[in-house]
Amino acid sequence: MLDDDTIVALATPSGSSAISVIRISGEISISTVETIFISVHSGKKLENQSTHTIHLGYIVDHIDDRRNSLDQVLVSIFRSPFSYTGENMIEISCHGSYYIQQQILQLLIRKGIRLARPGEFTFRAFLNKKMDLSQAEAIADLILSDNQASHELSFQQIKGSLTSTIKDLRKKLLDFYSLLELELDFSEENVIFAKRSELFSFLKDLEEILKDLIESFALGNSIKKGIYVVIIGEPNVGKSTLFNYVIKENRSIISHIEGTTRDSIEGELILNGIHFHFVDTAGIRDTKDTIERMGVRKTMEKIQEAQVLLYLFDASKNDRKKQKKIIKEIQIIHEKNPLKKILVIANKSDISSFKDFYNLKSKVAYFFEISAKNHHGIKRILYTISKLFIEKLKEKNIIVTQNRHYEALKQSLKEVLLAHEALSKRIPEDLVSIHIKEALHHLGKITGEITNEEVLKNIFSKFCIGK
Ligand SMILES: Nc1nc2c(ncn2[C@@H]2O[C@H](COP(=O)(O)OP(=O)(O)OP(=O)(O)O)[C@@H](O)[C@H]2O)c(=O)[nH]1
Ligand SMILES: [Mg+2]
Repeated sequence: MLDDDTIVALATPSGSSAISVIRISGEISISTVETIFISVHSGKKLENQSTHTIHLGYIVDHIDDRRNSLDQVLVSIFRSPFSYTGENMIEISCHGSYYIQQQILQLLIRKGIRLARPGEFTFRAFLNKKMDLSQAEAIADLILSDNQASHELSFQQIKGSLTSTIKDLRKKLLDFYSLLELELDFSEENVIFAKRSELFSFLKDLEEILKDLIESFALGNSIKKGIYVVIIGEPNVGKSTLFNYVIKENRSIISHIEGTTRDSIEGELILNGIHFHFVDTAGIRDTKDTIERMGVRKTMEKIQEAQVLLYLFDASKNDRKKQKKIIKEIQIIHEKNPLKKILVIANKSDISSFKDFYNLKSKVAYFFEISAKNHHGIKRILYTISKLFIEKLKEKNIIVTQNRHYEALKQSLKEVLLAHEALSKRIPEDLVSIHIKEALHHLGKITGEITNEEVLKNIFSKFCIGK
C-alpha cells in the first residue's frame, strides 16, 4: 500500500500570507531540493547536513543560474526515521505569495516529485508506524476543531490515551485466546490452561470498560459537532427575545403577535470552550394556519435533535391551573426524551406579580425566573448549561469521538457478552474462543492493527492535502 515515490504539497493555505510552508516527503526529497537550493554560505550542501537543522538560502531554477533566484527561503531537514512520516522530509518556508508557492511546486514536480493526495503525509506516518489509526483520525479532528473542548478531545486522542487502553485490553484478551486455543490443540488430554475464574472476571471488567467507552460517545460526538440547545414554549412567551440576546444578534423577529416565529432559526455560541448551537423555534400551539403548523412540526423535529431544552413560559400569565399543565407537558417530554436536560424558565418576571412557583419548582430539575427583555437571570442559565457538560467531561478519562470507534466498540462488546454467556453455560470451549477472536478483531480495527484498504481510503480522504 505504501508508494515509495516522493511527494510534495503546500502545508499552509494557498494565497497570500506572511510565510508558506511546502512539505516534501520521500527518499529523494533532500537530494531533489539540493538541485534547486543555493545556501547563503557558499559551497554548503544539504545532503551533508544533519537531521533537524534549518538552512537559509535561495530557490533557483537551475543550480548554475545564481542570478535568477525565485525567493529567499528557510529549508528544514528531517531525516528518516526521525520525521512526521518516518521518511526523509524537507520543509521549505518561503514567502507567502501565490506565485512563489506555485513556482516552487512546479519546479519540484519537474524534478520528478509528485503532488500528494489528501492526507498522504499522515497515511505514510501511519504505515511507517509513527502513529496508529485512532491518532491519525484525531489529527484530522484537531485541524477542524474550533473550540477548546473539541481541541482537548482530539489532542487527548493524539497523545494516545484511547490507543493505550485498547492495546492493553487487546493484549490481555489475546493471552486468554492463545491459552484457549492451546487447550483445543490438546483437547484429547483434557487439560486447562486458561483459568476459568480469571477469564470470567476479566470478561466482566472488559464489559464495564467497553460500556463506559460506548457511553462516552454520546458526549464526545455532541462536543465535536456542537451541542444543540433548543428553545421551546407556547407562542409569545419570549423565545425569540431570549434567543437574540443569547447569540448577541437580532436574528429572530420579535413581536407581540402570537406565532411570529414560523421557522426554526439557529445561532452559535461558545461557552467556556464548548460549542453550542442555539435554536429558536415556532411556538407550540394548535393552529389552522398551514405555515404555522409546518413550523410546529419542525419544532417537534428540533426537540429530537436537542441535548438541552429550554422550556419557556410567560410568568405574567401564570396560575395554578397553568402550572399543572406545564408540569404535565414537561413530564411527557421527559418520558419521551429521558436523556435530554430540560430547563424550565419563567419569563417576563418584570411584569409578573405571580411569584408562587413552589409547586412547579419542586417538580422539575432546573428552574429559573428571568426577564429576557431586561436581560435578567440569563447568565445563570448559560452558566448552568455549560456546567452540565464541563462536569461530564471531567468525569470521563477517555471520550470516544469517532463513529467508527463507537461501532467497533459496540461490536466488540456484543462478542464479549456472547463469550461470557457461553462460558457461564459451559458451552464448548471452541465457541468461547470464536467470540473472543471476534472481539479481538473489532478492537483491532480501532487502532488499525486490523484494517482493510477501503476503510483506510475513507479515513484519509477526509484530510486536507498537505497533511
Ligand atoms: N415585559 C416583558 N416582555 C417580554 C419579555 N420577553 C419578551 N417579551 C415580549 O413578548 C412579546 C413576544 O416576544 P417574542 O420573543 O417574539 O416571543 P416568542 O416566544 O418568540 O413568540 P412566537 O415567535 O410568536 O412564538 C414581545 O412583545 C416581547 O417584547 C420580558 O422578559 N418581559
Ligand atoms: Mg419567536
